[in-house]
Amino acid sequence: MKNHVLTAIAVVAVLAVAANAGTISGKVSGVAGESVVYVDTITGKAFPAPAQHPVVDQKGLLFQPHITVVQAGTTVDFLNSDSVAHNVFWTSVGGNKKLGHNLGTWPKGEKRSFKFDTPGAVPLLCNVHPEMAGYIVVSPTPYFARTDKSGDYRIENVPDGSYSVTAWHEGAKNQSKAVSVSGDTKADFTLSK
Ligand SMILES: [Cu+2]
Repeated sequence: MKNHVLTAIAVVAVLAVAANAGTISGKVSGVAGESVVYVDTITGKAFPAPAQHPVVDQKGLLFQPHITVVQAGTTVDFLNSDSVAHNVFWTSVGGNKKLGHNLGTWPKGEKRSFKFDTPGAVPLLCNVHPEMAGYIVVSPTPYFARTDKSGDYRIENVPDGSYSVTAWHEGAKNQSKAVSVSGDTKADFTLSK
């Protein structure tokens, strides 16, 4: 008898979890290579910034990784692993030119950090090497994912609800769409330049 009650409670608990936590998955097409998909700002919801600092290295005259996705409020550590001096600057955040910034130029082995509070894409450049380019994509929520090279993505643990979801790709226009998440939910995007 007692076991039956416990089993019933366990089943209800499992169903409750399944009903509240969903995923958003789909494909970003129209562009080649990696894209980023994230859930936009949710009115009335604040998310504590992660304490961990992702690292963007400058190595082999490249920003590595080429694309880094962080939640708003995250501090990124910029390293230089090359034997030449590198610079890091950006001219805008999310297209807002008032948020351009220059972190300066520094030699091998040193690092500088910056806290990204404003959502949007940050195009990273180095004024020593004009061919260098990288991106920080700042997501307003912890619900974000990078696609694989074929454009497939999956955002886990998204609470059921209605959201605006945005897809970003280097050099393409952002696309946002309304997505109602209920369990496993699909959202596809087609981007263009
Ligand atoms: Cu450089």
